[in-house]
Amino acid sequence: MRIDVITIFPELFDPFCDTSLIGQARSEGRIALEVHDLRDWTRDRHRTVDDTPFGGGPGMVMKPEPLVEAIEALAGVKGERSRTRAVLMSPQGARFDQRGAARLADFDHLVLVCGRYEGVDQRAIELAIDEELSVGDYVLAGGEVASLVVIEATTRLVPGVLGNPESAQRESFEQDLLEGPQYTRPAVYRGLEVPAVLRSGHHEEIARWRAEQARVRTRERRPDLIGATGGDETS
Ligand code: JDQ
Repeated sequence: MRIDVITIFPELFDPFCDTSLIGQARSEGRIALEVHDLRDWTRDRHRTVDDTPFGGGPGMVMKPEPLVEAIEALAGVKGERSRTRAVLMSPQGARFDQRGAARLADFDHLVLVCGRYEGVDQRAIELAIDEELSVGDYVLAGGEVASLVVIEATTRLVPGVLGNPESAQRESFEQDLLEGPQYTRPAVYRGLEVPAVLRSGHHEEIARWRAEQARVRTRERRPDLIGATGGDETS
């Protein structure tokens, strides 16, 4: 999978993307990640990427020309893309979740566009963006952190990226349940014992216990994940 990022803060990405999961997948050649400075597509002396909003109001808006030219240079022309997706990070986007990550992981090429200021000229979105995604209902200062969320959640689903392919698969099967509690050694820590069932060696009982813990935890913490009624069912 190839991922191109368009941003006015390219230096923000290297420390994160050179480390851990993404860095390893990158050095193994499983993903090709390139971060591009939007200002490379400007033509004026000051490398201007923003301007004042029509209609007035506070702040600045990202002007369309550098954005559209950058996206077309990296993703091709909208409507002529099939295995490529141009994605804009935005509080106005559809919510990005585990299913969204799995869906994006099926593309060969993602172009992730990070806005700043108060947002992006609507014509750039219409002309060059395939979809807008939000990573949650809070307002970030720009799309960079949101794009890192998308990069990390998506690339770990690319075959061969995760060290242990079973764990990505398991989470996609159980994506509507929270994980239960997990334990490692020591068996007793500050007087707190690891539940006996986990040390019993009864694999069937362990699986049953874990499934029950997952159900209890989901009902208590995320009832919204259980059915359309909001989890108020008794069971
Ligand atoms: C941008 C801003 C005022 C947006 C500018 C570009 N989930 C999510 N939260 N916030 C974002 C995404 C996000 C993405 C891109 C962004 C925020 N801002 C800041 C300021 C109004 C709207």
